[in-house]
Amino acid sequence: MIKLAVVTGMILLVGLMTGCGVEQGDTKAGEKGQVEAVSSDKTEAITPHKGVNQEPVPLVVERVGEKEVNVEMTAQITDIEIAENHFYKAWTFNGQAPGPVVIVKEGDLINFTLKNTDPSIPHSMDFHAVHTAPSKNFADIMPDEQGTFRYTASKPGVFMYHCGTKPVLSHIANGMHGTIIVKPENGYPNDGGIDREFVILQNEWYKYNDLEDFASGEPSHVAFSTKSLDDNGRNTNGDTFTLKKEPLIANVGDRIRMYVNNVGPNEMSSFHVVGTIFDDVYIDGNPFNHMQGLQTVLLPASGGAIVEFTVKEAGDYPIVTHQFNHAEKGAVAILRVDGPDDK
Ligand SMILES: [Cu+2]
Repeated sequence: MIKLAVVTGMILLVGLMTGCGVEQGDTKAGEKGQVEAVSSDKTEAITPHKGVNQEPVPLVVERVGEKEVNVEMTAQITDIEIAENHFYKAWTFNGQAPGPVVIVKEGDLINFTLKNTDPSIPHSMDFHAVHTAPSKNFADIMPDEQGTFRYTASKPGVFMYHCGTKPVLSHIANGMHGTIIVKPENGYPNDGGIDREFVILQNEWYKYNDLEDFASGEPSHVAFSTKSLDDNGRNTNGDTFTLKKEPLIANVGDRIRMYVNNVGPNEMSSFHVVGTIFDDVYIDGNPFNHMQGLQTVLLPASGGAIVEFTVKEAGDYPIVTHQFNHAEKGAVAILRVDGPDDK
């Protein structure tokens, strides 16, 4: 059975690389809410993904010791609305793209289990937050199997995670990316003064499952999403509209911290919040990398940061990448600040 899965996976991988397949994966909602093909000039979804739209599975993070945590994630195929009425049959972690944010503490031993419920191809997990041999601990998990890996999160920060299965670009660009935050053992310098925290992720979308377009094309959409830092917050997908229609909310006088991460796969982000200055910035989220008074933070593909600032007047503050070709393609969110202006 395992051998069969391996062989099937390899055949399908070859298929992916050569662009074979029979189903459209880049779709729009029809009049009756059904999903139908948009056009015929885009690379097609692979056959085994036809009709597959798996319900999101919750992330599992369970602390089992003072310095040990179990993390369980699921590789799955789930439709993501990347622009209004424009659905993408994404390859995902836990049915979200980007995937849910994982939070651990500096020094934690992570017992990481990946369940692969994709019916057809292998997936894997590459955490940027650890030192380990990729060939050993970022190994492929075959369809309908699971594997457990162990490594220590020895550096604090805001790190990208992504699927590392070949072709890596296809797995990331199809949606298998996200953020792991490793909280510093002794916290951040301003922990006591923060009123609100948000996660903001940037990612790109391209023609559906088209490795050539991933490699040589321009993104069709550039998206922002927010992720919950606890069990009660919002988890939005990387899309062009949700954080405009339903802004992030704060009050006048709030000291705000944003954990930001550009999960790419290809483009840089010039992260900027219109109408404010980042008082304190920690590049890649490491307290050692402290900078002050920045207007824009450059995030390379995979790069992260923590930005902190105070909102002094009521109103709407656009969150953008200052590469405005990408803002035009969707990468704008709104921070709505309520309350009197006199604080
Ligand atoms: Cu994958």
